[in-house]
Amino acid sequence: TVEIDQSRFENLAFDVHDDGVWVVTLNRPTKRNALDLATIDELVDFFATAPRAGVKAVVLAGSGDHFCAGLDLIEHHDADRSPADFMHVCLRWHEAFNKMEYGGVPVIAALQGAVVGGGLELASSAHIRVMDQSTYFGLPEGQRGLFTGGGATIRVADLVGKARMIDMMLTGRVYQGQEAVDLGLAQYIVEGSSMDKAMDLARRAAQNLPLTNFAICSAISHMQNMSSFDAAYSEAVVAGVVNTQPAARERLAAFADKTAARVRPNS
Ligand code: 1HE
Repeated sequence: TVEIDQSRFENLAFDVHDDGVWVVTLNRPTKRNALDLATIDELVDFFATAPRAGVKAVVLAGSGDHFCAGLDLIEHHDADRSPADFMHVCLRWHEAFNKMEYGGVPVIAALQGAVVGGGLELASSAHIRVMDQSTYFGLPEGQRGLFTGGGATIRVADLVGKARMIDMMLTGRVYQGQEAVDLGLAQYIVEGSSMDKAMDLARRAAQNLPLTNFAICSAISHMQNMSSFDAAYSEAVVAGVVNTQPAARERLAAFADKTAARVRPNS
């Protein structure tokens, strides 16, 4: 395993729990957690290392009233980037978000307030999204004279469908409340704090075997990119490794001797 040297980070704050759950907080509340290049670099750094550092689950949060305002528009404006410069910025975003989605460590986003533009691209790279009553989703790029560059054409289209994504970008349509859950933008909406719910979910996920979570939080995404034929083959190979792991034997024995919990309907 490798160590995560927390002193390297300025824009992310960490709260590490004994059960291997890491709360990772975007920490630029005065900028509504807008994603400047330094923050993206820190996300790459953290998510590249987390799978080998014994991190069992991540709760990704934003400090202040808003989860994330997307691309740092002021930095972008001041930098006056060339097309090639901005292409490389976007490639760096993809590196960060792909490491999240494909890294094999469950990432649960605890959302509040604005989850917009690149903020929605970031949230859509998490495996589970929890919203509270203040949370809202939008893709304001269209109104800003911009286009998405952090994977929305892939992940947001995947969550809500192409037609809804195009409407969001053309008209600035915002989704919030139960409707956002019904469309698939989040899996949970809570009355109270999205952080509390996200922590519950992360703690629950952290009890699974790490190799099982690796398969859930990496293989499923990879398989979506394959033909059904190759995905079925890959599923068999992954199941061959995961379902015969020595650590699973204990859990199977507990089922066999009837000490393991049974699956029951919600009460
Ligand atoms: C920012 C940013 C930002 C706020 N970049 N600085 N994203 C957007 O188009 C969203 C732009 N932001 C907003 O619509 C609003 O700021 C919020 C709804 C997120 C929050 O509203 P509010 O009233 O709480 O804050 P505010 O007064 O608008 O902003 C407070 C400060 O945060 C202010 O800085 P200050 O130094 O004047 O105090 C803002 O400038 C700053 N701030 N949002 C930089 N985004 C890879 S391509 C991805 C494409 C995109 O993501 S496009 C961006 C879409």
